[in-house]
Amino acid sequence: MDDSPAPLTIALSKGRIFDDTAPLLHAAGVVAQDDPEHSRKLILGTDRSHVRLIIVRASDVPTYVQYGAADIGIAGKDVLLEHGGAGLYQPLDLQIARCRLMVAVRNDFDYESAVRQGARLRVATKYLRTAREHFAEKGMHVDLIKLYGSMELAPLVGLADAIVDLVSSGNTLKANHLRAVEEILPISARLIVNQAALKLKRKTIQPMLDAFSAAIAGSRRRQVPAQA
Ligand code: PRT
Ligand code: MG
Repeated sequence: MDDSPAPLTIALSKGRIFDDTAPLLHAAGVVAQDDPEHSRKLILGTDRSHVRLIIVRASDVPTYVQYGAADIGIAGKDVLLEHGGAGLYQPLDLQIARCRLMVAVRNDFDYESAVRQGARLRVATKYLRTAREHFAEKGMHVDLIKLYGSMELAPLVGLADAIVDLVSSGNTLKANHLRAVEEILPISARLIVNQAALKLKRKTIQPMLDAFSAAIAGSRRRQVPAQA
């Protein structure tokens, strides 16, 4: 019987997801041979000959994994909610790339009165699906405007009354005279696995999931030291 590990493709985006994932990959014994910030390669080899990384747009990660072009991926909950999660197994909250999905408005816009009066608001976002659900749950009528980035600009130039966007430090809102008025949900990155790959390659994938879980548990223990 062939005991060599099955080839494994891991999809992730460069920037904060790659930066926060590198220590977890390292804990699983996987080190990329190139730095995606400095290399133009889209397929990166690793020191484990059966494991390769593919570098894709953050919002494309679930698509690569859904169709089996990657076995495993790392994607923000924000991206997964928009994608819908079809064909994906989501075994682990990696607790990295944390932020909050929020509704924000200009400092001088009275959101609370607008809501009370049942005003019909224009909301700009790249998170159409999540925003639609949020406002429907609140019983608010909104007109959603799809944007692909820099949502913070929309209320400043009269494109929208409000935005739905990710906030981490809050510095971007502050610099643009915006304020957060509602939290929709806390966000962190999740490990996603192609459902068929999990069955076919379990012997290769399971030890990686275990190493990731152990690394997350370890970093949580370091953040919350046990009481003496
Ligand atoms: O850049 P690209 O258009 O390719 O895609 P992307 O912007 O979705 O990717 P990337 O790499 O920027 O983000 C990947 C994932 O990181 C997201 O899907 C989130 O799950 C997570 N994440 C965590 C964040 C942030 N924190 C975050 N702060 N993604 C984006 N931001 C942006 C936010 O949109 C806002 O413009 O940072 C700005 C706010 O930051 P603060 O610190 O000023 O509040
Ligand atoms: Mg970005």
